[in-house]
Amino acid sequence: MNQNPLRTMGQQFSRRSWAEPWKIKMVEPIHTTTKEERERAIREAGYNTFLLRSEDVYIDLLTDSGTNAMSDRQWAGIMLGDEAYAGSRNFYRLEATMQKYYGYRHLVPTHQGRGAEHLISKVAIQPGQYVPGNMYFTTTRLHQELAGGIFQDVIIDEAHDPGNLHPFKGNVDIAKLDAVLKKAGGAQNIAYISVAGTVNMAGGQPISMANIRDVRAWCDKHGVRFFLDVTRLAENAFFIQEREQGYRNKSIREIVKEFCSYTDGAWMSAKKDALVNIGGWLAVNDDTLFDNLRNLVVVYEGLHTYGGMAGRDMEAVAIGIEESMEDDHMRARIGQVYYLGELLLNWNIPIVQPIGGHGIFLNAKKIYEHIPQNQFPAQMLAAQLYLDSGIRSMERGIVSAGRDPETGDHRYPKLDLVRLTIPRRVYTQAHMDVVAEAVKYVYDNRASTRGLTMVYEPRDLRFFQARFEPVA
Ligand code: PLI
Repeated sequence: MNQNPLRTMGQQFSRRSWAEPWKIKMVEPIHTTTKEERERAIREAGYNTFLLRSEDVYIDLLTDSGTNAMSDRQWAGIMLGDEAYAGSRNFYRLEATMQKYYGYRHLVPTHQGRGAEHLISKVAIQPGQYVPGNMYFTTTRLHQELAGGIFQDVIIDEAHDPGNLHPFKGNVDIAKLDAVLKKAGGAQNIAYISVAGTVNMAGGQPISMANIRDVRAWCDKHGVRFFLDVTRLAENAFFIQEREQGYRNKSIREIVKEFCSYTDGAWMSAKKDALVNIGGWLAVNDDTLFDNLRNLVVVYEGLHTYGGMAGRDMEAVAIGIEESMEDDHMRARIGQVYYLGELLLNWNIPIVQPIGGHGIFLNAKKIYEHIPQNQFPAQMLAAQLYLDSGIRSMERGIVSAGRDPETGDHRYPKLDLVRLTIPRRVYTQAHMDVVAEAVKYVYDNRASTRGLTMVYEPRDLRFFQARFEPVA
């Protein structure tokens, strides 16, 4: 049996049964497909789950981004959309909600997270400056690089080890920050510190409050700005509540507000925590920075009071932020992720531990030990899961990591994973049982599975559109 001490933390769920704090008012039919249909579909998709048609998918765990079920309050809010070009009432509501829950002074709306990443990177990075971050996220790093920044990973080593049970694998290693400062030859050559909570590519792993305070102190000492990706910060707050001394009796709301108070600004893809299908924003405290961002948002996104969102979208985001901060919502949300993870751990299937916030990450490198990393084991594992049962997952390994801009070689990440991402309020426990059994089947039949070759490779964010064929 697994000896993970953090698994016992999940037992606040298993001692007595818990249930979701909602009931279902509307349903969307989903369909199963035949094995022959799936074989054709995945071949036509070039063994890339991003290229499947959603109609050919049974249970869609590609992402938790924009795939959430909105509440009746959010749908009612949609009807309150003020679709004025300028000064929509929904913008002011969103601004007030962001200020209340995240605590920043100025709001810049964007169409989604990467719109915000684009603006902050363009405004706050000078070509040649370093941008330290706690592991990379695909779009975040790309925008930093497109702005001329040099990304530097400063996450603790434990984050790169899928079996390491550190409770806060998203933490920044301060010694690595010191090393970047030295390499940069001074703080003037560091654009800002870019931290995300939770850390998506590490398996949805959280950062501790103690660590964020340490990073703030480091930034104050050296005069470096500090920006935060709050896309899944409410989930990060759940782990702080669960694991960090002094926070057991604090609410998700209080923890999020304190966390943000140590940073100078933030961006959010509202498509995750905030329980909507589209939307995003950027928020900062500094007046001059805000002015620069407001100048740029009208060029790339839309007027500074809508930034690419419809009025109704902004209303739904505002309500979604409020709902995301409810403790019982978050307990059920992460409780469902724990439920799936526990099933797999009980069968000794290798997953990233501790179980993270938004999904279960299968350790493809371990499962397909016989497939070399340059034959894309995680890409093949995702394809096999689809072939078995129509479950769609996502590669988060060598394909996602892309190529090193200097050498042109593949980046070879230590983590080669398949992400089973759980949309919020969408699937039931029975769906999770079906998923677990499919993973077990594919795992039990791992020995006969071969790798893939890449036959088409896009230049940027190649994982979205790359195509593969099984090796001969
Ligand atoms: O997909 P966007 O453009 O709304 O947001 C980009 C983005 C920024 N930060 C983080 C931590 C993300 O996870 C993120 C998007 N994530 C996706 C699409 C995902 O499937 O995880």
